[in-house]
Amino acid sequence: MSKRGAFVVIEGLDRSGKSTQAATLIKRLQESNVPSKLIKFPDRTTPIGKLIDSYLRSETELDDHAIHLLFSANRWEVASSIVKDLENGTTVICDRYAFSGIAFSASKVDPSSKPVDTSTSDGSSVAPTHSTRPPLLPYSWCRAPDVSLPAPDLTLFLDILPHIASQRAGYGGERYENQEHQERVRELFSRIAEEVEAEGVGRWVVLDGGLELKEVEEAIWREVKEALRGGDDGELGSVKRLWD
Ligand code: FDM
Ligand code: MG
Repeated sequence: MSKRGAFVVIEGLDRSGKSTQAATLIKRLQESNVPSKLIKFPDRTTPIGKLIDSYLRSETELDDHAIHLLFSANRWEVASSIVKDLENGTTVICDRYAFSGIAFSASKVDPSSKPVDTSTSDGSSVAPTHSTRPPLLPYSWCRAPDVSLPAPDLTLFLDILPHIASQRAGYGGERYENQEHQERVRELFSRIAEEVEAEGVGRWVVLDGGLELKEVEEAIWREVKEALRGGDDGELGSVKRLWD
């Protein structure tokens, strides 16, 4: 059997540079004659993806549970083709994956809910914010629909502070692109990173997305070359599943 391809996911907040870096990475892989393919979630081209697109543009309202399941279904639509590609020796670069699914949904709050506790030690109270309201969807519920999807060998998390991201071009056009929500998304990504490490679901590497493009590109390239070698034992082994 030929050596299988590596499954590399790029994650981060909106405007962290994921899509730019994914495009550069695929170009470099192809120049190095590594069979590779770029995919992205949400894939807005499928029938499910079109519903997601319309929701993100705020043209459609959907129940929060329903949209979460659609995002997951949008991954299940191509799960078997990802495994097939990897087994045929193609390296798959994936712009967002199940980790975005958990982080963006589990960070939602009901704006009309009662804040958790906004009283201060002197008895006065502060205005409730996104982070003082209880979550709308339980974390474990958000994680469940993606169980058994192919697990990445490497996840590159492009870390950026929400207020820096918000100054980048193109920010603010879609649902979720506001600083309060993104602060909470960033906290959830740290929780996910801990679980990925604890459960050995591939490697999770945090890269500083605030650096110059070229520096981020080089850091990504170093990590991907290592992943292609198969890590410490030089063996990628069979494709693992989230979260087992
Ligand atoms: N997003 C993305 C989710 O809420 N759940 C998911 O499962 C995925 C893959 O969709 F705000 C959110 C993240 C982002 C939005 O993503 C659209 P792009 O990368 O900007 O198209
Ligand atoms: Mg976006």
